Amino acid sequence: MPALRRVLDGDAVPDGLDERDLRELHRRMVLLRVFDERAVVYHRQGRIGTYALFWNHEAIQVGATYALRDEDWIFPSYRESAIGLVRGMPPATLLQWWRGHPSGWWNPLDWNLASICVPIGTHIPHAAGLAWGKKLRREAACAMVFFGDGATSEGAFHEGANFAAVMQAPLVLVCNNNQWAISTPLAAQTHAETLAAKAAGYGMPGVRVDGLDVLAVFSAAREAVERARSGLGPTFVEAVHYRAAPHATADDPKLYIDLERVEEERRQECVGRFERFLLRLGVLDEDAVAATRAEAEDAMRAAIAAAEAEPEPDLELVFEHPYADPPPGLRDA
Ligand SMILES: Cc1ncc(C[n+]2csc(CCOP(=O)(O)OP(=O)(O)O)c2C)c(N)n1
Ligand SMILES: [Mg+2]
Repeated sequence: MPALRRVLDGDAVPDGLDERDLRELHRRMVLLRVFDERAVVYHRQGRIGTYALFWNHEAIQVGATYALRDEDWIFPSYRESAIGLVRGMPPATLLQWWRGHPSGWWNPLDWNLASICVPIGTHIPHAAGLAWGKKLRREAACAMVFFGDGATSEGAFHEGANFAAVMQAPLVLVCNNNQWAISTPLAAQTHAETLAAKAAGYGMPGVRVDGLDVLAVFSAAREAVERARSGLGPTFVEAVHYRAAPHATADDPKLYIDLERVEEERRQECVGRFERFLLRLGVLDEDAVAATRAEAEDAMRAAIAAAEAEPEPDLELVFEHPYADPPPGLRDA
């Protein structure tokens, strides 16, 4: 099995990243981490419904998107629900999405960020189509789509990956291989040795990286984005880790997961791992780490206050968007 790409075990930083970039990567990871932690508490208080945790997926989300420019498109799954934070989207918007409040919907064109996709894999053909459109219009932008290991068993994944490769569309496929699809383990999902191996069948490169190593994810994503921009078509990036948090707040993984493996994974969780690297390099000190965390916590406190200050939505909205002409039975009800 090919080795996973790693950067954080050494002292070298990928070319082109300066100290400001490293601090910004760290700031974004902390922002996502604090959002996730606060969202779980918020859920426990009964203030949002079921919530899909992304604890320890921050290195994948921040590392991959750092390779993008603002004109590039991001297609998130529910696991990347708060990825808009990396583009400066207000955290209140994302909390409102989880509260089912209309102020949690955004116009994708405002952020080049597609809607959060809950059906598994259905956004992969959308991302492939958008990327192909960029190519047809001779625009330099590319698309990056996030999905899980389980999504690779869906027809939509196959169709999107194949279409992107045939059209040589500028698409980066980022597979968050956390080795579980709720309670279905990877071994029950595929007989392939790796998920990246599937890329060969579509005629695109497949790269495997350590999903807890933000700089390894970034360096693989940057190569993929450069290929996409140069007209060389899509790349499949498999970011490998082991899910260390429940699938969602409605899940009890103790019933099926390898708890020792979870403990091992938590010991090398990605935010602390990057912090230790930055402290070792002298890019951050303990005070700077604490200040970054405090800033993220303040932003979340303000976001919760802003979300809850929104007026109750108009119930008519439920009918406004699904139907051009509501069926008569519904209109009467
Ligand atoms: C089309 C479809 N089928 C089933 C589900 C129910 N479902 C929700 S999450 C999930 C597991 C997906 O696992 P994976 O793709 O590995 O992503 P992860 O949750 O691990 O990030 C399933 C089957 C769904 N949302 N959509
Ligand atoms: Mg998974």
